[in-house]
Amino acid sequence: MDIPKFHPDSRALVKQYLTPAIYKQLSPLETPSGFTLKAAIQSGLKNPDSHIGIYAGDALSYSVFSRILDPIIHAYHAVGKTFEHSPDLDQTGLDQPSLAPLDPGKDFILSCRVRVARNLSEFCFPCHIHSRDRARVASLVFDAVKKLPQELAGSYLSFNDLSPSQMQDHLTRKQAFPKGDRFQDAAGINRDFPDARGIFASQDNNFMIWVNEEDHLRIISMEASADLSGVFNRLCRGLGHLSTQLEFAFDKRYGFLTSCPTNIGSAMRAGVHIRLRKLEKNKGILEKLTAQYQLQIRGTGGEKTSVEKGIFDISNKQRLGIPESLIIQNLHAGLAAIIEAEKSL
Ligand code: CIR
Repeated sequence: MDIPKFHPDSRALVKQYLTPAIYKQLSPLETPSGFTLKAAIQSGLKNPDSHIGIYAGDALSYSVFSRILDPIIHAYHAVGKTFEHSPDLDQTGLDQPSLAPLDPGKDFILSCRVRVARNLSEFCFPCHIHSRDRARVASLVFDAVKKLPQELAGSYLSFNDLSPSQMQDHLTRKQAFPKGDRFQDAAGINRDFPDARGIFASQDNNFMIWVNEEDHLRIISMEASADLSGVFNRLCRGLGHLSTQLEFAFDKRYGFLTSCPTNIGSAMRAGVHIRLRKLEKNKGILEKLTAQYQLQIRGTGGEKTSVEKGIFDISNKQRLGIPESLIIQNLHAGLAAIIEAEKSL
């Protein structure tokens, strides 16, 4: 039984850890919903530049295929062999009043955004979901958002209701999300797009839920300010309400279960868009600080985009085995140090 051939240049974690012995053991297996190793690694096989190269098709993929997923999780999340995840989210958010203002002069931080990924425990994940269940997910979210409190209340836009030109218009105004990238495409996540996809947005657009993108739900709190704790606390309030309506896939070891194993644990990315004109020319200092505070630099267009006009997207790298409030506090401390460095140059 030969391991499928990854591209010779591929440095994907799945290629590094999929030994002949693990392949032999896992290739005949399937989860009760019928998800296989072959399906899980399609993205890595088809994309030689994958960093990870594997997706989970359902919650049980994490146990059935643990012999390949665990080493990848250890390597990516830098956790020991006996990791676990205890979330500390509740409706109040950070229990201290708030974090010190990061950028009172409004000189650097353009916006803050905190998102979590969630999947409904009852259904397969997007790369393996049946179209009927995808529609069911959308309908459950549609019902749940009707019960949000006034502060978060808003409207649900189903992409099914948009003509191609309306969809394009919404994409331009960032009121819709596009079809996933080629990594998601190879995994099967884009099937039937834009069917059963949609976005819930609060009236002020500060609280949103993307439905049936890479995960069933991407719950997002954001605003054009430097108020990181305010943004996080709003996310906690929204999530608290949604958790009373929806049952999320969760495991004591892996935390919240997501399509991509890089997102498990808190499944949270908290970040800012920040203008750093001086550090842009002194990237070594910026990289040292981001490494010290376990932060990640991305382009402002998201995953695998480049930095433009000195505006960086800086967010947490750690997601697994760290409580959510600590992620926010570490990000806050890292940003304070980065702003100090920028000022001193
Ligand atoms: C890869 O293997 O490079 C892609 N599947 C992306 C991995 C990063 N995870 C993500 O965007 N959720």
